[in-house]
Amino acid sequence: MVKIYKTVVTVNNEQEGGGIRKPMKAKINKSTLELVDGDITREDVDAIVNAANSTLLGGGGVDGAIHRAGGPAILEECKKIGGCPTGEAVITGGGNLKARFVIHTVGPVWRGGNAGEARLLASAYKNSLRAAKEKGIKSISFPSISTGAYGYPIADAAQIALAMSIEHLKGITSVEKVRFVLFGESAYRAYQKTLTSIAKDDPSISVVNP
Ligand code: AR6
Repeated sequence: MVKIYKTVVTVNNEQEGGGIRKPMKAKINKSTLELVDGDITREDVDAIVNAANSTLLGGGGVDGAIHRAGGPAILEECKKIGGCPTGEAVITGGGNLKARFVIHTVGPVWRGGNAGEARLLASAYKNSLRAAKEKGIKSISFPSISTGAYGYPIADAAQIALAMSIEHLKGITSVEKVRFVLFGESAYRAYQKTLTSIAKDDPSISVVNP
């Protein structure tokens, strides 16, 4: 008897970082919340946020991309700071980036959901936004913290990321624009779905283009 084995090859056709050009925009009071599919290292904003690890010495993912694009000055400053606990945030200059500042925050590693992950992820966003406000920053771009190497389920992470940003924009702050720069269509869609459902239940949020 001859057995025939089929090899199934899956090709990922998704274009990471730039597949969807048109951002989703929502207005909260006079501020704007935007979702875009793109590469955060190219952002022309006052500050970009790095999903770092607690050593602040660089790594893979968005951390690696930011240090590569920003050059050694950022790492030098990180070394002087000496580290950052999970849930906290520190600020450095932007080196060769268009952004003037990089806010380095450390999200939690996903351990199943019962190890304080939600609280720590919320803190990472809150403390990044607090650092931005302290510097008088008007525009800030976030990646989807913890949802890469750290394994946080993206739908849950999107809920926290967007809720913390909306809460901040509803308060008194220098921040006028928060952008989420999602790397790839599936991350973009997860955030889009979450923002649509949050906006449905909150009359103070108006979606400009869905
Ligand atoms: N622009 C925007 N988003 C990006 C980019 C980019 N250029 N590159 C990757 N992403 P990750 P984490 C997305 O792993 O889960 C590092 O080694 C990526 O697709 O960068 O917080 C650190 O040093 C994902 O959706 O960060 C830490 O050790 C999101 O960014 C650890 O990884 C976050 O993925 C932190 O893990």
